[in-house]
Amino acid sequence: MGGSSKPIRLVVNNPAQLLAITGVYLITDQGDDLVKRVSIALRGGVAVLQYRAKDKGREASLAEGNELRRLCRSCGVVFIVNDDAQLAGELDADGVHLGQDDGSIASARQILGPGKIIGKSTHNLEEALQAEQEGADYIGFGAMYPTGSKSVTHIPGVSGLAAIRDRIRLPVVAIGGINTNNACRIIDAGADALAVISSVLSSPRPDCAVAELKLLFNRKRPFPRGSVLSVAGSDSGGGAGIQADIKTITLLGSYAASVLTALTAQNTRGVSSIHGLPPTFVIDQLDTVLADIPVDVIKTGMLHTPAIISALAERLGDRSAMIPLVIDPVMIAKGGAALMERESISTFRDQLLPLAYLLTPNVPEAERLLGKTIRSEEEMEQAARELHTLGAANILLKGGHLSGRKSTDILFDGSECHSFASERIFSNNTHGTGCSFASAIATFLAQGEPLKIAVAKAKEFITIAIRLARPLGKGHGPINHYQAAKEIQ
Ligand code: 3NM
Repeated sequence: MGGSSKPIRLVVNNPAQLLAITGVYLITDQGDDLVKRVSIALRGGVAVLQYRAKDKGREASLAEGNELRRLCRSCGVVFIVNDDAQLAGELDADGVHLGQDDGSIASARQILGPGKIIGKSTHNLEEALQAEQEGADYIGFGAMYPTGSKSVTHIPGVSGLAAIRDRIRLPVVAIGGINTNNACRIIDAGADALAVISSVLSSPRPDCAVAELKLLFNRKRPFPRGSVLSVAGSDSGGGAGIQADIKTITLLGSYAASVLTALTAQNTRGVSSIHGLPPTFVIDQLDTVLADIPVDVIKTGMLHTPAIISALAERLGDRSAMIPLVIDPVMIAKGGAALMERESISTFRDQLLPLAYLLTPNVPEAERLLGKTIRSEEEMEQAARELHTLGAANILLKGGHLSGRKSTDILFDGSECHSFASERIFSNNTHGTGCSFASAIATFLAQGEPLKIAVAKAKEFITIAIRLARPLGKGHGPINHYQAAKEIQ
């Protein structure tokens, strides 16, 4: 990985704030309702906002720029103005970004005074080295791909970035045609930040688009890589619930934290009793963990009562834009016990489900949520689309309960369906499959994999874990987390 081992240089010209140019670098577009769309995007975890006020007129730019600066300051986002050092000074921005034709770095420093950030657009090694020599704090480098947002004449691409990365000490901000599908390659080539316009601001969910891009940077971190918080019930038998979640997350290489919702007395044969925890204590656990531990993804399982579901929905509402939620709508245990009280289902559907980044129902759970039967892959696709209208950003409808040689899961991301098929394994030892699958997806997301790859890797993990399950107890034995994690490394 070119340059990824190098520490990112902090912007030393600004010692008071130690602002780092790293992560999602959002550039404004020319569309309507800009401040509103930007404020939604910032909730996803933008690190830097660049205000690009093309042809707006001085007064309008000052008014809009002031609003954007206030917004950025309120949530700790670095505020940079494009092209115009004078405007940056008048807006008291944190810095200015200069194109190749927008004047020298020295004159921008003179206008802005000390302690401000200056970035420079570059398209090749020569320009990048020159910007570094002239005292830039970071460079923009592009275009990575052709883009409709600007007519670009130079497209050095990802290989061009990889080629210059080790020669440049400054933070490198990659730009041009970047989206969640190609961003991994750009991060792997050594980009410290991703500058984006359309993939965030033209998205139906700008906050979600930012959160997805931001999480991809975790792929550079050492192991244990990323952290997952599981909110679920305890299975005293150890095969499912929070125990399965913690085993999955840990064995696959992330850090696991937990919030318990209920304690079950359970073994491979079934659940003998359930002791629900008070909602206030569930929330106390959640608040205490989140106040200290940087959680990348939250996974929920058995939530038990409407009161717990409501309390979680209220508490997670503000955070769900920044921390993706993988929600496994656990309703019934393998042995048939109801793990979600009947009256919980509507509370779940109306309050918590719309916060999901990913909802992972199996066929019986999807049937409950939609009030209809699902008998084939075609009906699964249709059901995934209908579930999406309930508000989750992505749906993974699991086909394990249908029949046929293949066990196929359908991922619907709001525009396309993707299918993930594996051999169908006939086994009695499938206790904990749903919990472990959702936890594995959450883990791979926390490790900086994009959703489709995270689902594919988790599917491979769970298929091996079922295939290698060894009988334990007299009922539904647990899957083999240990061996499966070793086999997919
Ligand atoms: N500068 P989008 S590409 C403003 O290559 C800008 O220097 C570029 O927009 C360069 O994320 C670009 O929509 C547009 O592709 C980036």
